[in-house]
Amino acid sequence: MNAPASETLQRLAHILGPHRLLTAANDLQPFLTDHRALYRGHALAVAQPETAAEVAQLLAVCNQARIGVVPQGGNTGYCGGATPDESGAQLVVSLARMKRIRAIDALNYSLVAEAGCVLADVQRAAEDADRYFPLSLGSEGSCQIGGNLSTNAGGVHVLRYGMMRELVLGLEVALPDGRLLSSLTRLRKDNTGYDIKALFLGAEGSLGIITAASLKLFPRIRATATTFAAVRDPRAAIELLARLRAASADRVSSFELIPRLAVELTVRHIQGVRDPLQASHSWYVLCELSSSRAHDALETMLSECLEQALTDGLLADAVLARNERERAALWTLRESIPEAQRRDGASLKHDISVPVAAIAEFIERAGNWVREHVPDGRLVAYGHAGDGNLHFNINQAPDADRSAFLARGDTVKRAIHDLVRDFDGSISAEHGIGRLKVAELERYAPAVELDLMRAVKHAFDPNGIMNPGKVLR
Ligand code: FAD
Ligand code: 2HG
Ligand code: ZN
Repeated sequence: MNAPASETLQRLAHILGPHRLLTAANDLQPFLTDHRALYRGHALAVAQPETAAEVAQLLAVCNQARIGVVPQGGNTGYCGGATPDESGAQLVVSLARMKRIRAIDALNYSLVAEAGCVLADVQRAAEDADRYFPLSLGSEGSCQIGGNLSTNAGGVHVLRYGMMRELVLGLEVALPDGRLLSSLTRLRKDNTGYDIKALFLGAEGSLGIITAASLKLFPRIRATATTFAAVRDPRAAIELLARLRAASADRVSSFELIPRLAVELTVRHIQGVRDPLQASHSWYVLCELSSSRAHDALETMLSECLEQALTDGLLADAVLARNERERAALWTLRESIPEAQRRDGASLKHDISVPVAAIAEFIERAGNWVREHVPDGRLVAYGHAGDGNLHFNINQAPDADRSAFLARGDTVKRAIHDLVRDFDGSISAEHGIGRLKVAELERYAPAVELDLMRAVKHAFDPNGIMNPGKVLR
């Protein structure tokens, strides 16, 4: 190690004490690979701060020494944003020790959580106060609020409550120059100039380190009605969604599209998952209505709407969850699709969005392209159809050669993303850019937007120490 690096380590250790700056190779290992194992990096050290002041001091030292800093939350991100590069010169800052819920204000429908709080713990804290925090993802048992904010996470309730960006009232952020931006406001209305906090939401650690957030809460959910329905096709699914929203006074909180192959993969690879319907069908939706009123007639609304849809030929069959156990089983099927896909072999993933009304046409056109050009792949296009967001994934066919299949990745990505552009869609609906999609952002973002992004980056982080190589080159 060169002299300046060892001197910097000493200064960092001085801030954290001897035990919260990890430098031994074995201790670093868990922090060096991303969840999907796309990247494997090295690091100078891993810092484990416990307070916002410590985070700010760490950044000040790194800024002076021009050390790249990689914030890491639950490390469940899909784009390699939390993984250091291969240089071994970057500092990983793990937020895992900052996991205090600082305050809950039930009357104000808000809480303040530190960045390292696990999402499921925040949901539980809200529930304990008779409130509801709606962000919900398959990774909620390990992803952290700071990661959710920094990726502007989506998940299965966006249709009703919006993405993470819409759930934030205020932020506390350590800036690269060592200052602390302390804006944990609980206000619903505040029009005092630029919305600075908005810039950190979805910035993937490229502008500063979020240390805490003031979050919106909602009335606790007391009634749900959940169906797993076989739809005629994706077009029928979107028609059903439109009807359900109107018929239920907009109480639809989830609307997930699931193809047959995803059901087969979960039944095959995930213990305890069963096909909820007798016969097999090409397309399904998992749809949930929810309400804070215990006796809202959600099931009646849902059944009436489903019956009419059956009569009109939009549906072939449907089952309603009769209790919490059956509801949980339906959700397990949905949430374990990524894991089932992983166990089945390699997959090419595309986290895309198009206008909700264009989903069916997109699946048709992109699906035809895949059938024609990827003979060794099988399409598993599923996800948050209610938000126009599809995980347009292609799995390696059972007898396909893994490396030959993966070698097609760039060609497939280009074709799918070009089509997304033709639909005025997005090449990253909810997973972010990280390291994985830097070139994609450059290719598809309008030039003016890229210029402004670079200007923002330079204004916040003139020395380029924050998560170098992520989001922007
Ligand atoms: P990390 O992976 O640790 O980091 C993500 C990015 O944020 C990195 O760039 C990192 O540097 C930065 N970062 C982390 N913490 C901070 C901080 N405090 N300050 C500044 N920057 C920070 N995502 C969805 O949107 N919707 C889904 O439905 C969904 N489902 C998933 C299901 C599974 C099974 C898995 C494994 C992942 C899923 N994800 C989903 C992706 C992932 O869980 C989310 O992106 C999540 O928000 C990442 O949180 P994290 O704490 O793991 O962040
Ligand atoms: C989901 O919705 C996640 O389950 C993961 O966003 C998507 O694995 C994927 O492609
Ligand atoms: Zn998703």
